[in-house]
Amino acid sequence: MRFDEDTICAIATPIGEGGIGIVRVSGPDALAIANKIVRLRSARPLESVASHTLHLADIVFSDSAPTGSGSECDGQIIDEGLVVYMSGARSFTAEDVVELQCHGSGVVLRRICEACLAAGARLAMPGEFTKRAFMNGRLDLSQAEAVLDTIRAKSEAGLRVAQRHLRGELSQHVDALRRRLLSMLAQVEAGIDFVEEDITFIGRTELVTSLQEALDQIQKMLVTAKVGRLLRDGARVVILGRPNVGKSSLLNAFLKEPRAIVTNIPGTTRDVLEEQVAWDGFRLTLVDTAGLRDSEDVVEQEGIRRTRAAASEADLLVHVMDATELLGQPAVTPLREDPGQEILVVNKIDLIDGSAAERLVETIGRVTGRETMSISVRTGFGLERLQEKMVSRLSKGSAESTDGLIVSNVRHRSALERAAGALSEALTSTEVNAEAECVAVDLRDAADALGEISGAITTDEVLSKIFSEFCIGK
Ligand SMILES: Nc1nc2c(ncn2[C@@H]2O[C@H](COP(=O)(O)OP(=O)(O)OP(=O)(O)O)[C@@H](O)[C@H]2O)c(=O)[nH]1
Ligand SMILES: [Mg+2]
Repeated sequence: MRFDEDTICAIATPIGEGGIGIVRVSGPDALAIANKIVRLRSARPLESVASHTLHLADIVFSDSAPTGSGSECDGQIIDEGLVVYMSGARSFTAEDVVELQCHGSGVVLRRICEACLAAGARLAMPGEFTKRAFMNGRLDLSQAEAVLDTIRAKSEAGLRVAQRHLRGELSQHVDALRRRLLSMLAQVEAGIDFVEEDITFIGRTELVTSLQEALDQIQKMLVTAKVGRLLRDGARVVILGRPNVGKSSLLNAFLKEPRAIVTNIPGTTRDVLEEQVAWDGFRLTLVDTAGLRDSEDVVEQEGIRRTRAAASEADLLVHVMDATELLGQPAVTPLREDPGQEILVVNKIDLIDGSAAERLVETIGRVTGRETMSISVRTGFGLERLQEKMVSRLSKGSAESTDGLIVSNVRHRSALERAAGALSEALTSTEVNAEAECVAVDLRDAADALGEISGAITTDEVLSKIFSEFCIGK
């Protein structure tokens, strides 16, 4: 059943000047509407052209919507362009679609859109084309989300994840798991129905094994969620340390431009500065901060407060220190509990003797249990190695998991977490010989949570939320 009977139109390309721009029309009247505003140069009526073929045409604004063959309509020519009709059998929305490709001018595109509206179309809502594709069964929900992830991909790695989801690999995996849960549920429920006759359809031990297997699979997917988020949204790397150690110099070196002010006065940086870089297909936001120290200065105090706030949101801390300061007292307090989230960096290594530097780095590493590296922003020593280390820290786990599926979407992660929660409940109930009904309820919850990922189980509220994030025209 069609979820909507009206025909929608929208500008599908970004606003602004461009080589070409596209207006999309989709719905049962797409052809009839386009017919009113398109005059093919071949003088053929649009209805007569083969699906998925391009045709040169004048696109006109017809004030008096003509009846009969639109190809003969009068009206003011808006632009010339290429028109393609895609029949519902093979279109993105699974409805009849006409795309009008013209010159990429905001004026032209708006005018064409107005012409479509005058001819009977309605302006599409954000994501409505993709929503129709979902409603008409062309895509499942996780694939529809992958369309958005593709449009928004910030890095090649993020794009690769989105593309795998778009091809439906995630849903296939999750659906297979859901079918297994449903079949377990059927057996548990059958056991409930026949309890009087003392027939068991599935043994407790067998059920425990199956539940445990399913739970393991979900947990494996959840492990990929962290790296999935980094691939999708990029990672935040916060550079911090005491004043004057060379934090801003390091940021500038990474950016290859003098973005932050560098002076030999401690307390130069007062504010949090951030810039983005793409390293090895990864998107990183590098954040420079105010040096940490006790200060009476109100402005500096606020800067330090912001530094701490930035640090708490970091995926990775680059904790910079000054080699000359450390020589006297190599006391270093790590800032993060998790050693994986902090790299200790001894800067200004050019100012101390080579063997002293080696000993210093070794001592700090041993005492703190944190990976410690020496660099000199001044000479460039160690910068490349630091950069490689940062990327490998952030992508840890992705090398092995890129071959498997990566969960990159918060909604998917939360559904998987709920499924895992319900499954562990089911597992506990089974192990303690609880009523089969209890097991059944949890199994049902787990299967439903998995069903939310592909949209087999969904609510209007969830759908509106997902599609409202799309742009108009997609
Ligand atoms: N010799 C030497 N000097 C450096 C190196 N890196 C930075 N400096 C100098 O150290 C001083 C402080 O550098 P900044 O980058 O401003 O230090 P910061 O950590 O951002 O300082 P605040 O913003 O005050 O917290 C400047 O004079 C830099 O030129 C280095 O590798 N070797
Ligand atoms: Mg600074």
